[in-house]
Amino acid sequence: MLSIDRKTFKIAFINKFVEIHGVELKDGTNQQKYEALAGIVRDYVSRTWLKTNKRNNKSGQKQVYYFSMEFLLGRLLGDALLNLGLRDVCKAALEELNINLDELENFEHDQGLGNGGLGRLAACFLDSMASLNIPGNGCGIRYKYGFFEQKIIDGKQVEVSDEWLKEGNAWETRKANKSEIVKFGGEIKVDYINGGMNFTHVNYEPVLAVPYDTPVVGYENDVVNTLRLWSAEAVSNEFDYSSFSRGEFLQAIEYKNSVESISQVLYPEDSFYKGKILRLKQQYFFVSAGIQSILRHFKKQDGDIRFLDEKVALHINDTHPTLAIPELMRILVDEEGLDWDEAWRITTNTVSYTNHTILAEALEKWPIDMFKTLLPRIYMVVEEINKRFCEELWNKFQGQWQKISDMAIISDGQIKMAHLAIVGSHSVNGVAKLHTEILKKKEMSNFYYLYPNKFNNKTNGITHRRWLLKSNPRLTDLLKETIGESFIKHPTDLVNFERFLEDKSTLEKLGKIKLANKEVLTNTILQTQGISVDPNSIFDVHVKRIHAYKRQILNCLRIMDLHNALIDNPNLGIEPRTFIFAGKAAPGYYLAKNTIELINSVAKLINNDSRINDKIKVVYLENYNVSMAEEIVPGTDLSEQISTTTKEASGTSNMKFMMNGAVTIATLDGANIEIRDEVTDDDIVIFGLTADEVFNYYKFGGYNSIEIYNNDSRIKRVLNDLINGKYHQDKERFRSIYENLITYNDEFFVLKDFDSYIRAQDRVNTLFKDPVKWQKMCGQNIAHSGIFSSDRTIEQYATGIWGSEVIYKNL
Ligand code: 26Q
Repeated sequence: MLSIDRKTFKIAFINKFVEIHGVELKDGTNQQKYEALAGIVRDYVSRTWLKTNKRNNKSGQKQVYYFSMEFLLGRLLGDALLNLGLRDVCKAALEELNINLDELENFEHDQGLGNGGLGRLAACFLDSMASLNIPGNGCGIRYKYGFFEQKIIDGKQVEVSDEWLKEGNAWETRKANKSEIVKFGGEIKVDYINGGMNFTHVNYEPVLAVPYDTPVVGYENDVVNTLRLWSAEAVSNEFDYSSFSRGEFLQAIEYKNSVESISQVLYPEDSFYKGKILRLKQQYFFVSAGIQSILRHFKKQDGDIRFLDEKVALHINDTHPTLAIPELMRILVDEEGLDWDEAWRITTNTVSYTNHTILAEALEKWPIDMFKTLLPRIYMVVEEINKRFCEELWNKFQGQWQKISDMAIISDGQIKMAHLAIVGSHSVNGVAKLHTEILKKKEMSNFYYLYPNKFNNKTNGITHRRWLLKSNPRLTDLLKETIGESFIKHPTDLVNFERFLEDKSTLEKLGKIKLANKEVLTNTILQTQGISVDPNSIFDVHVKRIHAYKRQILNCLRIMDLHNALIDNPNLGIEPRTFIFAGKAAPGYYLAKNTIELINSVAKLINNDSRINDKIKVVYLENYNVSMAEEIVPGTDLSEQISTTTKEASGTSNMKFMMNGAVTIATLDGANIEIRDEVTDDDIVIFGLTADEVFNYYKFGGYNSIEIYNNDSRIKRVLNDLINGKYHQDKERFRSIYENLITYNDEFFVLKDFDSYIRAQDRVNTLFKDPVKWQKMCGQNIAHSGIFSSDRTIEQYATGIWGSEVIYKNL
């Protein structure tokens, strides 16, 4: 922890301002003030960063490298100030200069290099690794454009590119001297030397991978870890003209453009695999650069490559970085001269893999031709891995051709990345208990049978530092007042809050805090959407990526139904509610975009319907991102976690809401089950099909959505309203949603769960009417949320998978 007093901070800030802007503070813009502030915080961080690196090099502790295509960091200033223990000093120093810290923080652009849950998980993990003093590094891509910005125009999503680097990035350092070359295309020349084979890659296209390092500050522990993101650049002109291009100017420009496109943009699909060559290039690009640089560093520290697995753990976040396996093999065999078996032992002991989805459409499979042309040597390595694996299968399952072909890494003209990831790593984990069970018993049962010891569960978590301490200071203060500060380092100590829930005054305070947070959100809604909502109404919140399996449609249909009920009976005994939605749809996902439009049409109709006396309002917040989540989560009463059971691997926003004292309405899916186990059925509202019921329908059929439509007048009415012009003058506008539910038999059981959902919402209504009871529920959720800190998750990864030492003590 840094001890810097207010005066020193103030002087440092003023000096920094003049130093970087060359004007006086009083003449500066807020943007400039933000930059100066970030600048001094960076300076403070740098010293500790250097110390951490030195310490790591000396101690020889095992290093973890977390490979991920996505890191959804959000803003870093507030996080750094909190973790350095400088927030109060900084706030006070700036106040003396008439500067409001909270306002300045808004000038930082969100670092949005991720789609959703998987990318945010990676960011929470970095924070926990640093805070637990685990030498853990992130490795990814420095996309020039992050996840697109969403505008809602005429109720529809419009995508705008995310120019997050436009004003510069105070946190990164370009390390040109640590660049690596990544080779694409070309051919492999094989020479036979002394009875062995020698592989030379010729005529390849070289790409320069330049690392940009971002510090990851641990919580008050003098640790700063590193997130290394790679940017693709053309190799220098000399190289270009002499050994690669034919010296033609236009070709050189073409080469430059094609190279730079590699780290140009993050793919905005989060659950749909398309075999795009650029995506494959991105994957190999950062994996190859990352592994080369790890090995270079390892050898520089006098590491013996034969013991790599004792000193290095490589973790792959979903299958996206699976090429780490053949890339490490290639280097160990071709460049380090190890024999195959030894290289394989080292590789499998080093690599571990997390699966995040069972959606079949998200599984990565690359066409052989594309793969082979782009990565000829890597393809040979994968072929060899496949050949040996199939031999193993043959010995075990003789004659069972179907099984062998189902499990092979290469089959049907494709390379199956999940199979490669399982075969090439020592650990395969799911992200919640149910998800892991589904992997073992269903999706990957063949592999589980073969390698039972590889499979394990690591239920996700969230960093309570960002998602409680930073985003909800009011609640944090109440917790400190009541249970003391131990929960900050030991989040399961939150359970001590339970004792205070019998105390009326604590419950009242809890209510007031929630109201204050809802007022902030109310203000944002007014400012950004021009909609005025009542902070005393139930804030019923459904924010996440828009996807059929997440069932925003189910929520929307019941709002339409509630509106009908209110029109039929204006005296209906419901608590006023504000329905809040936010989230982005993949640009090519028609149904999801249509869903956004429907919600906005429903909002328009309801918000302007004077007959219902403002009892319900519907809001769609534009451009959902990490910073917006930090504002929404603390101001939520009811958290909607209503995915089709079995489809949401874990979910992590469910944990954020819980920790901030929202009540959850949920299906028994993903980590919702574990939340229920913590709070018991008393303090969560559960509805819908169970996993077994869903699997039964899949196996035996028997679900008929039309039947439900015909037998439930409420459903009939809302579905008919989709296509009779009630919500849009163009009657056909929401046809696809209707067809999905009726003609295509409602793949996600929306109609099946409708009645049970409505009844669950009625229970919520009754519970909310009794403020004491409601506040107690909220308090119970807070008290039992500690287990969902990513510190717990990371400790389990560290001890159960990576074999890293966990040293808690403050250094
Ligand atoms: C794959 C191939 C081509 C292009 C894109 C992709 C791609 C990109 C991102 C596939 C999947 C993702 C992201 C998936 C994701 O975020 N999954 C979520 O992971 C969370 C963290 O474990 C879970 O909590 C969620 O349940 C899960 O949906």
